[in-house]
Amino acid sequence: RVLVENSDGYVVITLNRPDKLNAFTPIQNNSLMEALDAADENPDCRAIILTGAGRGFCAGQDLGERNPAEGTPDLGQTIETYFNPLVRKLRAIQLPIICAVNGVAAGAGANVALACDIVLAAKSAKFIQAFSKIGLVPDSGGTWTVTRLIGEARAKAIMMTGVPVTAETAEQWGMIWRAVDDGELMNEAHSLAAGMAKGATVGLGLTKMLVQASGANSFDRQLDLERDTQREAGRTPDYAEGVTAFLEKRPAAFTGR
Ligand code: LHQ
Repeated sequence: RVLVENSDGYVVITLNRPDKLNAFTPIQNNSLMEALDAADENPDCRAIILTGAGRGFCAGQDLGERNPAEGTPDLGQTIETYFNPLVRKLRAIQLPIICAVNGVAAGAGANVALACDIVLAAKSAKFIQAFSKIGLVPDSGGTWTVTRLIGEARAKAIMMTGVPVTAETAEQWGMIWRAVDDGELMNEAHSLAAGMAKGATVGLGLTKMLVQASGANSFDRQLDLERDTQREAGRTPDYAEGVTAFLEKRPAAFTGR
């Protein structure tokens, strides 16, 4: 099961099967979904950190669970039941989700990490589109997310070769936000989350939705959506507080509403 720690205004969710590099089993999938729902429904939670216990972030689907030697498994069913709902939820939750990639992120583990909003990775971490090595295709949104992040040339190359991408290369390519020294990873993640948790939560959630919507929208449609969303943001108490604080030359005390 995943570990959940409540911090000041945010929640840290830790994948927790360290001896198997936190590979996903149905139990871990279900437990992660429950933890995300609980964070989303908790009015005191204004940001989420997702990380992994031990030396890996997540090695993807537990391959022991889907052994073709025990009969042809329906992988589509596994994806429909566990992985698609998970990455849909990561994008649907209107809170900043920070992924702190503490070690190797392979297969679905890489694409779950890259579905989060702000991805930090330890310099020793690697992202591996491992699927091609076992005859599969990238899933958990990777062909969509990763292609948008780094473009078709790099996406096809890393997906067809399975070559590990270091955290520093991932940062240079714009696949993640930042590669940080291993010892600094969790400090960085906590400081980002703490900042978000004191932010204008409604505005941050709406920003996430706008950026995500842009992929499917024309420029004109996106301008309309920004107008409507700004109208909504402009009605929040946090907007009133933000402007008042600016005019009074003091830090804003946002309440997340
Ligand atoms: C594992 C795993 C693992 C079980 C390490 N499972 N035990 C697929 C099917 C169905 C539907 C949904 O979606 C998917 C998507 C996928 O995610 S497919 C891709 C699955 N993942 C992979 O192919 C990666 C497999 N793992 C690796 O290539 C390596 O373990 C990496 C490169 C991640 C790490 O290598 P090392 O640092 O050398 O560690 P290791 O290989 O020694 O692993 C440590 C332990 O973790 C080891 O167990 P053991 O009992 O021998 O100590 C591994 O067997 C276990 N482990 N990944 N996916």
